[in-house]
Amino acid sequence: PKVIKLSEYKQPDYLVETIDLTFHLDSTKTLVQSKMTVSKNTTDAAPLVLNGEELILKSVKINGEAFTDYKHDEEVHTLTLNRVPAGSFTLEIENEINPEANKTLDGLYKSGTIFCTQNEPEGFRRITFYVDRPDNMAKFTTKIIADKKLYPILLSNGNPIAKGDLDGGKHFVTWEDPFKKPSYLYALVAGDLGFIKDTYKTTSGRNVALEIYCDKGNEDKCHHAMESLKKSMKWDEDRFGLEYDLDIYMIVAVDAFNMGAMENKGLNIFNSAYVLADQKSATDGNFYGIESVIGHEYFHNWTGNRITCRDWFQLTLKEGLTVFRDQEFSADMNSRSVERIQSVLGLRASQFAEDAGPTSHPIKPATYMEINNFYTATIYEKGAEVIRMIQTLLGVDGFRRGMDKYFELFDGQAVRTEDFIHAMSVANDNFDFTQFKNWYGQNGTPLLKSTSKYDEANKRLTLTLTQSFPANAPKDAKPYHMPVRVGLIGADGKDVASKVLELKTPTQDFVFENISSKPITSVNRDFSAPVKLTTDLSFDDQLFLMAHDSDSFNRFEAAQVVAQKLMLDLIQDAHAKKPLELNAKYVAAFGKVLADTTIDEAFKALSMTIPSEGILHQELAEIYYPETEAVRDFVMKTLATAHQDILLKLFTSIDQKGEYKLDPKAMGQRDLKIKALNLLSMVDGDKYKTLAFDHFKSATNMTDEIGALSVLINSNSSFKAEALKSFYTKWKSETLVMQKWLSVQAVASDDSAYDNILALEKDSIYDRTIPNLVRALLGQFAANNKVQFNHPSGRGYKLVADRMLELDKLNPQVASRLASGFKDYSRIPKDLQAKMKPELDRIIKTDGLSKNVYEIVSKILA
Ligand code: DPP
Ligand code: ZN
Repeated sequence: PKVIKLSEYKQPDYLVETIDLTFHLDSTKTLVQSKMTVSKNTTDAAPLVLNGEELILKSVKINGEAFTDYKHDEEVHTLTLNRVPAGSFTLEIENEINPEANKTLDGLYKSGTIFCTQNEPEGFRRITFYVDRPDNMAKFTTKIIADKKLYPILLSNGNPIAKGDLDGGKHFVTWEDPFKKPSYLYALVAGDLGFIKDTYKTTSGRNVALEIYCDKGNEDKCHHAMESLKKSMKWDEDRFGLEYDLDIYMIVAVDAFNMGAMENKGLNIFNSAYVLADQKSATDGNFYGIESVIGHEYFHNWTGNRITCRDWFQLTLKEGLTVFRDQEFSADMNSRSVERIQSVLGLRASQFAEDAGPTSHPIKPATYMEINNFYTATIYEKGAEVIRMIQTLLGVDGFRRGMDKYFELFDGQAVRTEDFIHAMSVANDNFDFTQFKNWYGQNGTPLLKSTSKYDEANKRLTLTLTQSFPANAPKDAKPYHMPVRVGLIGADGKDVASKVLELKTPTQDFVFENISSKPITSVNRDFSAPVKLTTDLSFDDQLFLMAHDSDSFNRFEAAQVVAQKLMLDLIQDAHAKKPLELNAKYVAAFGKVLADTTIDEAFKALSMTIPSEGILHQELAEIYYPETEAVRDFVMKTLATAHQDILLKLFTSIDQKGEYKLDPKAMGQRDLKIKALNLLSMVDGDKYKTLAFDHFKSATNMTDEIGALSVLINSNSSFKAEALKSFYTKWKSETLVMQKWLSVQAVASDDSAYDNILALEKDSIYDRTIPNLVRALLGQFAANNKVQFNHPSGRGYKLVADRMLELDKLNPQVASRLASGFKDYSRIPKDLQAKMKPELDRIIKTDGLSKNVYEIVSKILA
């Protein structure tokens, strides 16, 4: 497959100014009529090349006359029109598509009985022939014609301007979007949908109609999404002065969706997992995620839609910025410190792993084969960290001035990351971002080392920061400009200094004067730079930070650093078949956190986090899967056994009998109970497993219900089978709940997982054309069931390779994501490599393989 390069970017030869679309909707034979005004955008003699995939071409007209001087190349997906008129002209095209047969879930397709679309990044070319790239921005109108009984609701972008009945039981609605937009933001929905409606009054006094659509019967599960939408609208006005710009904002929930959600102008289409929720069927994590994704897509209206990307290499321009915005929104709506800790845990689990592996790439990649492979943790989450660093360097007010300048300079345009940086700079006395831009073009997680020297005589502390690059960074990598937030803490636990340092050179000394006694250093507070930090702090210093740091992130982090170091040593012990022993000081410090009455439940629950297997694997030159799992189990069991009284007290003292609440306090309490229960279930004997089963049976909300079920599975309790069965009987008609049920079984690390997956695939609730179900079962197995995926027999590899190849024929985007588990290839023991390699070879040699899968697997094998 062809490699696309940023360095070869060229403006489009032709631009579309307006496009009027008419759809004659039909499940298998939809007729699409498009009428465009097109004009030339180059002085070169160039033909008009349109993108088009899986389209049946019916007719072409230019300026009203039949036009035949074209070539339709179905291999390379283009329609080339030769000798088109020199000036502006109208181009009319008719083509036919088959939405029901479209299982790629890209372009126009059917989710159940609903017609819907997904056009980012390159789906529109599956609807009609077009200059399908984001720097081609046009005004769209859409007339939808469909059977009135089957499809009473017909939606597209913008405002409805006409509707009426037609012969043969049909009707139509015409939509007009007054804003120019790229085709990836185009959307169409038709169906017999349920809905809820509300209104929002903007600060300037305009009324906006808010509508959320779903399958009939699910209306009552849309209220949290609606509240989240109103909060998002208010927050963007308050924090960034940004108001919504159309009279109507619609969200549609569908079950068959490749991504989480899509920010189509005025008509968001969402994976139903990010809309539907109620107390009984959704967890606190689901509620939190819905608020954040509703926010994310809403915030795209300005950062993404009003100002879009010039080309797909700029994806982080809209995604990094919008993730940063949704993280800030979540922080303001919930607990800022909990939000920050969770974001960083997520970044480390997925982005750090990606950035150290075969598909490592900078937030602004220079090349790609398949752009769908670049909707990654790096573009999104590391991209958001880079934006956060800009805010840390400029301050919150300076960042806001930069945002205002960005909209002043670029509203209505398709731009580059450099343009964003330019706006930030000119709004802040030409702040020099020259070196900062290295964050955009270099891959690999930077390493940061901190050491300090205290000069007693001169009351002076010198902090030395040294940055370096990981092994897979570019050979000519240049130092980063990184903001490092630092605190110095006195013996009484109080800060004696606190500052943001700007590290620019490989190594730099920072001097603090008038420090009366030797302080403990707290470096990279709030995770101010996305780096891997090592320090000269002793074990006791870390325990001190655990107890005293005023920065909640570093207070949390200290416990992680200590646990990680101990566990990595234990993994080597386990590999050498030595007996395992857990450091007593750590066991005692963990108990202190459990007993601490000054910290809230949410923070305490987070502090009980034991580094995950995935996090530990990142630090191993050769990955020992069973040993890592055994050590993690051993640590949890040791901590739980030592502290069972206090854990039980934590569990029983939180009374949840009252009214169900969704505030941070109540959510923190539920999380703490489940974390305590999970640890307790590791203790020998049946006492706590019975407690977990009781918690499961008496649950009145999904957080407790699935939380307890997961505990029963992880501890391989004798109640497991009964609990799984009763859960299934109760919930089998709700696909979102069944996805949770599949996931908890897919990650079960005992040997039965494999046979269980084969059986679950045959269950009537499973459907491989629905990405959520595939991800819940096979995706979870490949990515998060490290021990069973990497089973010595190689059967885990074979199963996932088989499914990847089967799915690749239906939906290449879903297939390529299943490859994640194979990314450890270069670091697994030789005997496992010998099992994995033939599977990777088999995949790459398959005829007709998608470029999605080819790109990922070829990088793994490289
Ligand atoms: N642009 C979408 C989002 O990030 C992904 N398709 O919200
Ligand atoms: Zn986004």
